[in-house]
Amino acid sequence: MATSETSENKAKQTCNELEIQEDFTTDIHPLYSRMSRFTVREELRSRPNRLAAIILGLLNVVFILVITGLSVHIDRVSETHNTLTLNSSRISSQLAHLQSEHSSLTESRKTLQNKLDEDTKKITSLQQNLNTMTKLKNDLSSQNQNLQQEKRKLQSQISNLEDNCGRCLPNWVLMNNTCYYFAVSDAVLRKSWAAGRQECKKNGADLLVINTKEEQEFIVDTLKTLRYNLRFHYTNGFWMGLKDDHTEGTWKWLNGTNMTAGYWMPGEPNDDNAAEDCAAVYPAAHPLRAWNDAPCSYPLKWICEKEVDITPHNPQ
Ligand code: MAN
Ligand code: CA
Repeated sequence: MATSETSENKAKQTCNELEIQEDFTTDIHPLYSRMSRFTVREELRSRPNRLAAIILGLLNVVFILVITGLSVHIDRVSETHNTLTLNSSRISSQLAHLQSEHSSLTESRKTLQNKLDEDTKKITSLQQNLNTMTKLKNDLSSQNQNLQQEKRKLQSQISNLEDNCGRCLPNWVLMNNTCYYFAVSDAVLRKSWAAGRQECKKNGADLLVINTKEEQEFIVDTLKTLRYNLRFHYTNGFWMGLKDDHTEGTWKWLNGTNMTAGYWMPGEPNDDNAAEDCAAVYPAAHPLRAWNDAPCSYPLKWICEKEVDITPHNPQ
């Protein structure tokens, strides 16, 4: 207790000393004296505050710097953003334009494709028509050739008939001052070689004797022209004045001459059954392969020939 009283007294003493010191100042000016007291007290208390103020100030500066930096960065980003927005809008505009062009081109492509398809169809159709026409043309050309050939033969026939007028018997054909008779009519029955020869002789003629290749062609062509163009059968033959009845294999004409050029069919004469001694001519496809030997007794048609009459024949 005594100790605490002592400490208290010491404190009071210190305080009193301070107050005494203050009292010295009171002699100068009371206001000043109070201010000094305040300042002393503030100085004693503001050291940590100053530090804080400095830190705050520094922080403030840093803050301002950061803000300034951010502001600059934001400006730049904003500028970039604006540029990008502008570019984006340009690109969008270009994209829209390109899309429009693309759809326009797609439409054009469709139209062209349709046109191409149509044209291809037309070309195919025209090609088919062309093929048909070409075939038709070839057929017509072939027919024309046949008709021309027919016409030449008919003209030859007409010429023969005209020239024949009064020079050969009716229904006889004139060729190189020789009159020929072809027993093609259905009304005329087939006869043996000898009977056929008799029919010729009745008209002052004899069976056909072929002297030249041209005469052979004329005979076969005339047979065909007279519509006697039949497929080969031995019965479709016409007796000629040619036989090998004296010596087998030696063919002689009625005028006694030996046959030199023969116009036999392939495989003929074959003297079938060793019984074929008379020769007949057929309306064969090949005029120079048109003869066959057959039995003289077989009934066939025949062909007569005789020189042109010196005096014209005038039928009444
Ligand atoms: C067949 C062939 C001919 C022959 C006749 C008649 O057509 O053998 O060679 O002339 O028959 O017999
Ligand atoms: Ca024969």
